[in-house]
Amino acid sequence: MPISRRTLLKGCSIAATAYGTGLALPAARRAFAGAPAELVAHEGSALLAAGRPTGAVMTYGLGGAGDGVPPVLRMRKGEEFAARLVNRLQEPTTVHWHGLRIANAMDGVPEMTQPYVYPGDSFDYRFTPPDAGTFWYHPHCNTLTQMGRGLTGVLVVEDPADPVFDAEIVLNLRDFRLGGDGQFIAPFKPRDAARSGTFGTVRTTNWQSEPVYDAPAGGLVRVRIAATDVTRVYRLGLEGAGAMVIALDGNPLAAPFPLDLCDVGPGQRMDIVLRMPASEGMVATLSNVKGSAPWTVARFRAVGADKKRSLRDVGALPANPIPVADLKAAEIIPLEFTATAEHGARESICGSLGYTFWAINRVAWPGDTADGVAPLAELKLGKSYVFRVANRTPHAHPIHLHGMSFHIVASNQPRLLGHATDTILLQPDETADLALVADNPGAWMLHCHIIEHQKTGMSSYVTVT
Ligand SMILES: [Cu+2]
Repeated sequence: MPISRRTLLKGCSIAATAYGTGLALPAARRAFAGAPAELVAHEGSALLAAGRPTGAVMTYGLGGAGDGVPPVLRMRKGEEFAARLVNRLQEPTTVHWHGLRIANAMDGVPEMTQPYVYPGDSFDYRFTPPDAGTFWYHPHCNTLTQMGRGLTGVLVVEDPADPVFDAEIVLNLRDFRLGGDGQFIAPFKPRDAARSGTFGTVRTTNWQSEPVYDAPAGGLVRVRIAATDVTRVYRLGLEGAGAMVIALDGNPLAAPFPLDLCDVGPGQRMDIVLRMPASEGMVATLSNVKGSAPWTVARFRAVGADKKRSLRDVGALPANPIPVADLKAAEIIPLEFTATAEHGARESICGSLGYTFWAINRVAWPGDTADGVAPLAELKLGKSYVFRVANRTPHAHPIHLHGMSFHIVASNQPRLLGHATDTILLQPDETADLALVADNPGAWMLHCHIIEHQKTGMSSYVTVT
């Protein structure tokens, strides 16, 4: 499928006009479990590739074991959520709640915000998510192995004011690096880590190959997509149905636009509303078209009588209360992302890949903790800042900030501006301005979410006091 740059820009880089004025439907009220969840990190086996089960898979179980894809954790905006991480792995771990603007002590970065959770130990997380949307959770320790083996789960923050759709489907997109025998192989190749990252060999959606989901014919379906892979940038397109993008990285778009080959990098999310085909049995196909040959991510099969819904009924979701920076008063902080020839990898409890290929402002992160490294910036609580990020490499980098969301307010390349996010997929040679209010005290990591890049230098932190 030939894709012109023009086609790409039409869908994802420039917002189209708004559609409709919102669904005239009652607000969602789902039953909600108030009891603290017990999130058990453990090893098991799972059927990931055709043939035989893969051993040494890592996953989370709720309450007990469970060897499948980590559960979708549902919580509610403005309501306290509590979970006890129980570590039944053979190594230390933690949980980071990607995209949630919560207290620093709950952020899950070992040594920086909390102690390591050693095998057999547990840690209680308790926080109140301020924003509704699609987020995700994963460890922040020995991440290439722990995430690579399965520890990436989707997190949904509901808002009682969310419109109700005819169905909701969550897609957790990721690869596994398996050999021909279905077992894990080396998680990376140094040569690839110094480039765009090492890709998996088995592509999955919710740990399945090309799953098919049933949804009401002619209905509107909210599909929450999370790219939780350690390396892959997806470019998503849909055949057989129309769809609107309603949120990016958890945050609603003021003006939803038609899905048309949108890039979603590691750590990023995209919420779409698709209008199912009208006739029972008809199928819409979501594909990844990045790379040489398109492949199927998921299929949606129409069931039942035609609900006769229209994408024109899809309006903007309620906005999240992200503070808006005062650009006139904002201090500009330059952040340069570069390749480096320095070799100073340091051993750490959370594992080292043994190489240093990348740097931020010419400093390479030495290990998993901030030991001996000065923060990139010391921000004053309540002040506005613009991070002027510059990608001086020929590779895309999904740059993620913990604890605070930012608005992308300028770029030297065509892209959607003005929306809030926690992760920007910084393109080769791109310079962009990320505006934020430093409203959350603590030490917050800022790193590339291609995990090999993160773990070979492209990682650092800022402080807010
Ligand atoms: Cu990177």
